[in-house]
Amino acid sequence: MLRILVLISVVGIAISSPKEKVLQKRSYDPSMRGFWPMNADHTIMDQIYYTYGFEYGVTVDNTQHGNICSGYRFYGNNGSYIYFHSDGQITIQYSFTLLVYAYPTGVAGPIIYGSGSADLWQTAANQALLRIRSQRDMSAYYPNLTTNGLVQNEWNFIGATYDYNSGEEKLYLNGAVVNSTNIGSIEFARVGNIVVGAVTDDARYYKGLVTCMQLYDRALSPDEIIEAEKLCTKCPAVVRGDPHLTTFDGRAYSFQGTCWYTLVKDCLNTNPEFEIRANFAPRDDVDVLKTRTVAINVTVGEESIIVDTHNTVSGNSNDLKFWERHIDVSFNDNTVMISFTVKDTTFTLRWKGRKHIFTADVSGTAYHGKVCGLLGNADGDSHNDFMMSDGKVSKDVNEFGESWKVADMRCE
Ligand SMILES: [Ca+2]
Repeated sequence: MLRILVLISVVGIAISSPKEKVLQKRSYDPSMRGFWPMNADHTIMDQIYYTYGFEYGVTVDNTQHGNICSGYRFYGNNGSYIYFHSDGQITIQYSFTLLVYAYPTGVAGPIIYGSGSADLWQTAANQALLRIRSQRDMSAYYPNLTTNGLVQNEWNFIGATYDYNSGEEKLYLNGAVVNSTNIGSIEFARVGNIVVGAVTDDARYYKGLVTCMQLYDRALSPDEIIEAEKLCTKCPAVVRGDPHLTTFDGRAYSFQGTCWYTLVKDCLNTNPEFEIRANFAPRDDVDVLKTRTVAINVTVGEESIIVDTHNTVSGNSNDLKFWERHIDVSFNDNTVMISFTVKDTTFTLRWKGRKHIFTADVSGTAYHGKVCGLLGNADGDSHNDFMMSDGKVSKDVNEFGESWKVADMRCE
């Protein structure tokens, strides 16, 4: 059974997009021993060692709650869990930090069970518990740390740190220390394998969502934990039904313009190196003016493509030699994936033509706050996202939207 699962996951990577994995590779804190985003984009692959967990009776939940875009749903029974096997890479002997987002809908169960060292549990509707054990000395019991600040049906960012040198053990909730104690210097044999959701020797099974699990081999400081909290909270910009658009910085608004508009443009250079445009057309199935996206145009340098509602790609890419091309296009199910890289920044676009849904992700620093258009400037602040094409920030959504109309493009 195990062997079949391994094969399936390997095939899964190959189909979905091997290139994307490479593009999204980035460096993390060197003390990070495991980072499992556990979301729709990265599924249950560790971003440090690129190994997969084994999932049983769980599903990806794509509903955005707050600033978390997706997570894994556990159903509160003994067949609903994820097992992360360690070949030693997630072994912790001394200090550690364990972080996770939990969205409990039930009342109790293991959120993270690290065999032989540290566990994070939900022990009551509003209670989270940290338990530390040492495999080196199974007879030693250490006091559990609890908090009653857990909130059901909301994301809670739970953290546990242990510092071997100071002996300090701390429980964090949403970036703040909520409980701590000193247990002296103890040595773990290993954190070893990790199980999320259900363990064999306990009848309590976690019910709810989990995402963004992180393991470090040192005790992070409170400031570092607040930074780590942001690792999984960036949602892609979206253009879809209602609300019509959500910017890179998370500002959602409705705008019913028709014809071609600039979604994202290089505003670092006077002659933009890239531009992404959308063609909005009125829906004919409703009486009021409601528009939807019927085509996407991506231009990078001299290269330009248009993708329509049938996911058909046209443009001048084929006229170019492959080494002259900047735009990479691939297909996965009903989605066209388009990516291009300028300086250190990679744009990853997904277009579902039939569903009129477009998403855009940006990674890199060169264009931080240096893009412009209907999807904002991507500087992390949603308040300045209504910057018009003349550089002024508008309070009026229509004034802002119309400023990004493309003057010289014809539409149907
Ligand atoms: Ca902004």
